Amino acid sequence: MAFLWSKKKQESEGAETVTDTPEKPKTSLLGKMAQGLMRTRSSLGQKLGNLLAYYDKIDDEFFEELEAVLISADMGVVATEKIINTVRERCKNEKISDTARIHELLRGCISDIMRAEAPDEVYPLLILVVGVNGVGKTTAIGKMAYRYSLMGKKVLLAAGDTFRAAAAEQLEVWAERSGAQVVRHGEGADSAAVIFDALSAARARGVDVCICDTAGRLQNKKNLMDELAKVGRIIDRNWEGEKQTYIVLDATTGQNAISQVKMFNEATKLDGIVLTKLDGTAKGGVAVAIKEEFDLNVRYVGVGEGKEDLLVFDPEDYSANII
Ligand SMILES: Nc1nc2c(ncn2[C@@H]2O[C@H](COP(=O)(O)OP(=O)(O)OP(=O)(O)O)[C@@H](O)[C@H]2O)c(=O)[nH]1
Ligand SMILES: [Mg+2]
Repeated sequence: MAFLWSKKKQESEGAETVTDTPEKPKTSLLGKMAQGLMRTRSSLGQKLGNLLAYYDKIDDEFFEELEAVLISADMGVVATEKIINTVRERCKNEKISDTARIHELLRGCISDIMRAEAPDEVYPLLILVVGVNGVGKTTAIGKMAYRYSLMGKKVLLAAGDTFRAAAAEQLEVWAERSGAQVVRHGEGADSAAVIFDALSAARARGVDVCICDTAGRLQNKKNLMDELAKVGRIIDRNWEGEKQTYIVLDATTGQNAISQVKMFNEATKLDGIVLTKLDGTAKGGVAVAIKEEFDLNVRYVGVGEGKEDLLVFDPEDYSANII
């Protein structure tokens, strides 16, 4: 029910008019996270529920079934093995033999895997946002801009996606919505040149946070990676402040998110993940696999299309909602 409500809310937000002054978010973060992850819970939670309805006692067969359930939730073989081993060990040491405590044990393991020190944000801060097309990069940038504006930061957006016709316009709408400035060139311009100009503008105007959009698709993968490498070189040479590169992953893609991380990791050093569309997916467990395989933390989760639908990642909320 909460999921349906959250869908309705997004539809009405989609039709909102652009405002200059950001207002305070109204819904509690935990509430939004719960709404967003509701589908995730019903999928993994349902399978787990079925399993627990069948097994009262924890034994080898139960662990085999549990392993299959976790893998089917995109958690990956390595993370699943780690979770199973930890739960097995705790059951042995604490003499837990009935399945009633499995939820609590699993949540503990998942939070432990996903826990990360929140990075100390130093300003001026540059955030480079990468990811394949359609995952929600521009939307995430808009939401981050709104969040930083609410914190009283001066934000500038760089329209580095010069490939797609409407990309810069979309970013401009988000800039207006969040009270941010924008640097753009015409369509087909050199992405690295836009970023170069944005960095100069950010320095000259005393901007606190400069967020750079990038193309999700070019003629081919090599062009995309070459362009990203070039943008990376421009930033390295022209930005002395703090820099973070976030990959945006669409939670509905499941396992494919892993190959995306691999691909972008080769072109640029990734510092974190924005996991989007958790409001509309039965997946999201792939973040556990990625954390385990690449030691890459989720920084934000996207739970809708509105400017307030970005949450700072919380491992306890995440694990409590995923199971
Ligand atoms: N439900 C939901 N939709 C989202 C979320 N984030 C983005 N979207 C939608 O996903 C679609 C694609 O988002 P964009 O931000 O344009 O994606 P992009 O990665 O910038 O795409 P390209 O510029 O084409 O590479 C849009 O319709 C967004 O409104 C989210 O967290 N939840
Ligand atoms: Mg975009």
